[in-house]
Amino acid sequence: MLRHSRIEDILEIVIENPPVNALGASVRRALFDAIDQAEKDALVRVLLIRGGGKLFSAGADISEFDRPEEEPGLSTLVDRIEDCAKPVVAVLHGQCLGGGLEVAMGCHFRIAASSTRLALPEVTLGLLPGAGGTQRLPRLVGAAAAVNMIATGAAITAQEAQASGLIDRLVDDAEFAAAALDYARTLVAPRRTRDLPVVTTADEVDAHVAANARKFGGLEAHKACIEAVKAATCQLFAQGLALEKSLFEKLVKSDQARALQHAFFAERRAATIADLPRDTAKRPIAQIGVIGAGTMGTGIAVNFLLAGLPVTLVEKGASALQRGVDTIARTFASGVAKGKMTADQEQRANSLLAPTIAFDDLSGSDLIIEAVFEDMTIKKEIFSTLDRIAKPGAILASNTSFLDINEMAGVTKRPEDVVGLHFFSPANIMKLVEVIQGARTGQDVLATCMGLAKRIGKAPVLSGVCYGFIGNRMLLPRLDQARQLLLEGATIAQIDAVSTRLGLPIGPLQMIDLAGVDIGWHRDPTRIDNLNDALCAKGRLGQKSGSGYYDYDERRRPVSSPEVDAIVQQFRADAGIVPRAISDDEIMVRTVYIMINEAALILEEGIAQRASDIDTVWMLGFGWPRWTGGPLWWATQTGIGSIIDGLERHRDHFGPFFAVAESLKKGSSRYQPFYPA
Ligand code: 3H9
Repeated sequence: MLRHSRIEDILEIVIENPPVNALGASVRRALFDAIDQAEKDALVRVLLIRGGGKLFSAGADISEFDRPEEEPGLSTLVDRIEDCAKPVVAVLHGQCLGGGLEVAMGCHFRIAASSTRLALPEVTLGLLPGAGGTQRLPRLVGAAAAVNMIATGAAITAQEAQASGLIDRLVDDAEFAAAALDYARTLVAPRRTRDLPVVTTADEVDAHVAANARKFGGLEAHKACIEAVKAATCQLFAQGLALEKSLFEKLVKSDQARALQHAFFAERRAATIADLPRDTAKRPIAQIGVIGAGTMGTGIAVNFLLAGLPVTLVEKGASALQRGVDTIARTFASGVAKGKMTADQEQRANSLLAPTIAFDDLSGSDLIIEAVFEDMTIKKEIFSTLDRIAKPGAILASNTSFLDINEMAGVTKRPEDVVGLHFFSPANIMKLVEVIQGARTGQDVLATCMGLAKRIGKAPVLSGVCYGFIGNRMLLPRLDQARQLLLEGATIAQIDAVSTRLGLPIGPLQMIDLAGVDIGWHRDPTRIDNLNDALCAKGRLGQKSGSGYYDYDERRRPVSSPEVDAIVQQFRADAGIVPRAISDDEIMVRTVYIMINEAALILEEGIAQRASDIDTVWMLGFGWPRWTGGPLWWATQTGIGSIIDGLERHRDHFGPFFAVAESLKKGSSRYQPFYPA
């Protein structure tokens, strides 16, 4: 847990709790005892606290929050460090997060390696810093800067930390341990953060929050963070600490915090494959091939180029290829303009791109991803070409959103090399990648793809083969029901509002507009089989054409459309539908509960490994609100019994083959299949 060594009269205490030096109960006890002993030890004059491995500390052990805190609590430990009669120096490198930063602020001095990143990300877990962070940070950097860090959870660089007064010294990465010793030699007496004054007033904090309202979210934790920082401006340190403690205790038991912590672990669990041995060898990936220079292909290529991997980009014709190259260059240029990358990085990323119209140029690629039109005939042609030209051992991937990977693998003599890599649009921004396991996909291919996805900053989730995989399969009944509800009498705004009230960024009809009303359209404006056809016939293809189920203003805000109302009324009349008043409750069942049923089927069929993977797909791929933990966490909290009741009540709308999933029905109506209490 801890490693100690004494150099002259300086005691260095190193936290050794891999992988992230979380400050669990045994680490806290050991640190507490180490301070006690060092204080008594006449040979020790100064103490250094440092993290072993690649970081200082990721903070409190999040997995302990669902149990009563064991003594010494983190707050007690930080107070003990600050009380120490001898100077204590925090020596920071890598990441210094949450409770880790609170420990550092309890130390009397802070020195950091120049690549260190510091943050108080508790708010992202539905909490506030509960070990004095809300009271000490305002004393070091001022309350306005403190509220910025605490209520957004955003990280700052070591340079920013030094400029703000959070750290005292900044040193080169290579020298930080030696520099810390030199620094320690100069220190004489403790300097306690709690004794510093807070110069900002509560009114100034309020003004800052009001002026930056868009940065701060509206969850319970955001409000508590702001309240606690304000207390630091007008209350004594001990009073502020007491308020922080009571707010933390309330938050830690809240539904939002439990859901957000579930989301944290769900994302990380999703990146692992249950029955894959940890030591499964990965294939070396040094060269990427991407087929198709459209929206998806270019977005996919950008990810690899940014990660420093060369990409061969293939298109059929020179002009389409050039459009793709331009799109990629524009993406990087906009990254530079927004300060997200440097001109050097832009130049390097562009130089790693090799555009070509010659398929054979893919022969050197270790991973080839096709991102062409969703047409099985074309995809099969591509896979049989790849089978001929790709080098032995190359991974052959499809970015299909719906189609059968096994059928594509079937045209090759190497089905074990074939896998799905389903990126979400815009592919350079969305974190989610569904890794689709075909019937014969090799284990090493899966291991490689999961690892590679993480390498390019994505969150991979494994899915089996079915129409739409995890995410889109759940989306289809939702969209279908939304259109039905509209025909039966609900309004567009009413249907979408049920989802946005739940916290989803957009409702199902806005989602159709975003994806394109013309997906799957036969392109014959005289043939009107459904509402989408009627909209497409009027040129309402979705956001891209400026109108779909909604009109869109110059800032892409949806506005209701009299033209669509007329189309819907005409459609109802033609189909002999007499519109009726539809309750929000019915919309909820038919557009949200129906997804829960589909998810249960996905689990029963073994398409998803675990319920939390489904939550991850919807949180990262479709904007499901993290503070409700994903659809299945939310369903479990809502009560599976009421989900079943709702589905049974409206079952007539779900078609002749509808059945409530067996796994939902199992046991009593209170049965909670996803997350047993
Ligand atoms: C806090 O400090 C509260 C206090 O204010 C008050 C208390 C009273 N605890 O992310 P990775 C696990 S709240 C337990 O894949 P990376 C993680 O689950 C805390 N476990 O690595 C994973 O496990 P596994 C505020 C943790 O290199 C493994 O470590 N701090 C914790 O991509 C590797 O994680 C935060 O919110 C933890 N604190 O990223 C920071 N952190 O291998 C949360 C990680 O079994 N952590 N694990 O799947 C992070 O942001 C990232 O983990 C970090 C490393 C950037 C550190």
